[in-house]
Amino acid sequence: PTAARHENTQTIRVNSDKVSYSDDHITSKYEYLNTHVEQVRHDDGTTEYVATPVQRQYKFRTERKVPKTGLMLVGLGGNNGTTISAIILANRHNISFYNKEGLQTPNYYGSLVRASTVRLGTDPATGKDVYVPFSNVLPTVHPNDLVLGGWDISSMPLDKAMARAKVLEYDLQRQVAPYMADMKPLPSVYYPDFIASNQEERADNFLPGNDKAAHVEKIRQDIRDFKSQNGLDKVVVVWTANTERYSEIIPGVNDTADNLLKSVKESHEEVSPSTIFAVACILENAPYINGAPQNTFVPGAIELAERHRAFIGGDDLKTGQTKVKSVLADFLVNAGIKPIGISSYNHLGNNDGYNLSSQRQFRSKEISKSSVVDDCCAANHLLYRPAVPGKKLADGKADKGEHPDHTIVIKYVPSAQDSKVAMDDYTSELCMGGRNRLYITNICEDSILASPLLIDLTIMAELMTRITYSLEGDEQNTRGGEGEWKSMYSVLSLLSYSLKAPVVKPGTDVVNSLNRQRAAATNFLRACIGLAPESDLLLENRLW
Ligand code: NAI
Ligand code: DG6
Repeated sequence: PTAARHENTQTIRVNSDKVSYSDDHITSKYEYLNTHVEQVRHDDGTTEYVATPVQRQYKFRTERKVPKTGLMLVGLGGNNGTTISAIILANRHNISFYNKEGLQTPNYYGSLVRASTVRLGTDPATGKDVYVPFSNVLPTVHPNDLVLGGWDISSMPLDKAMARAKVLEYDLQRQVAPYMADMKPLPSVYYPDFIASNQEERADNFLPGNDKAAHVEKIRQDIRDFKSQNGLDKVVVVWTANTERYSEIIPGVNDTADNLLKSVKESHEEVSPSTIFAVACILENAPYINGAPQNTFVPGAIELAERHRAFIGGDDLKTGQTKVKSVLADFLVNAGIKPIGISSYNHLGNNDGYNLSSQRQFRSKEISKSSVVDDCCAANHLLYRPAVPGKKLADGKADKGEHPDHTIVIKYVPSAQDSKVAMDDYTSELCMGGRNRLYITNICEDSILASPLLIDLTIMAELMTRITYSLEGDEQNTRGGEGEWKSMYSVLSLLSYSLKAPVVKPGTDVVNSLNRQRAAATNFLRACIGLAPESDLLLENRLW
């Protein structure tokens, strides 16, 4: 492609003996500081928290060569799939178009990686902060260079599927359509029980039979073919297909890697299409991200990823309402204001809404949209009574501690099309019995808001495959035969910023706060170039 692009010419070189640059790698030495806390309960009923600073010496090594990367979308023919394809093609071919506001030039607004900046430091001459593009802190794939492909149970070529989606401006569709006419989704895995029965209307492009092992093999072959046909170094796969119902977690079926593989072999009914893709991607070592809410990553899938040192991430794209919630609830609770009721209402008229009008698929979305305030409420025991371990409530359910009422409503209203309407009521308790009510309304093209996240997840997942680390004094350093350098842990929780219900390393806590998620990502990038985390201490400005 000869397209002009918003080329960014700012590069970063770190001037420190903690960082070295070779042709192949950026290697940093990083002192990780943390605090371990022990709770000592005294006989007089008081608790003492004993905080001990701890430090670890890491080295991080990042491959500098940006690989030729393919993005394969499951659900390529849907609203997100066609919208992101058109956005990338418009940027690549520098297609401008008219809407009622006038001439629009292509951009990647809404992408954390391509349209946001990171504070690098302070210019000592002026005392001013210096910001650099997020995408330039480490070498990252440019989305214009992503080779696009994927699967859909609907065979419609992408130009027509884009028109079906009714998301983008006509003048843009008109110009980008010729580039999309030849893009046809590969036949996918379709087990009707997992998505709404109303989706049957569009299902004309799926693998025959019910041999799940054969389906895994076919998806693996598709990934290999796509790689070789396009001369790719890497392929990232993202599920942006319909929301599935939850899979039941059944001992002996999907609870361990071996049981999951056995269940695939036996074509067990509880193995969902999204988990078939997970297994195929793990075995092909292609990073796989779940952009929908269902529990694709059953325990057996996580164990399989760990076993193969493959990369996975999920669940569900965090776009509008939930992104705001992961800021607003965090703000209220951290301000000492007590949310007691959060009611989130949505109506939308796109195919996602049509699928979610079915109860079991709605339930998956309800779970992912609801979990986002749990950790911030649990973190403030001054506002919310903590759970008492082992205590049962009157209804026989385990005590989960005090938390706000949290209600999610989603209604399918066809005339709304892709312009989802989201309305939220946050009712909080102030001191002395006061009440604080906040109302938030968000209306926008849901798929234009969501699509840039597919790019962010792809770019970040690919980057994580090029970063390895070593820990000083780690006796298990050679575990897995990797020698000094180990790959990142399989579940990429650093992608959480873009995900509603982040999957994390089993046994570790989920962080939902958007600010903390962003800080984790940017501070990790800084660590890879040997810079201290952003602390906002700004002592220069506060001390004599
Ligand atoms: P959509 O319904 O327009 O697209 C989904 C596509 O997946 C359809 O073309 C459908 O034919 C296809 N599909 C269904 N089952 C499949 C399978 N087994 N294999 C391959 N293709 C399959 O939905 P949209 O709006 O693109 O959203 C996609 C997913 O992303 C949904 O699960 C949605 O809940 C989730 N999501 C969407 C957001 C948005 O704002 N658009 C935000 C957050 C999550
Ligand atoms: C109804 O809420 C449809 C959903 O697919 C959402 O549009 C999507 O999950 C985005 O939700 P949120 O809360 O991140 O804006």
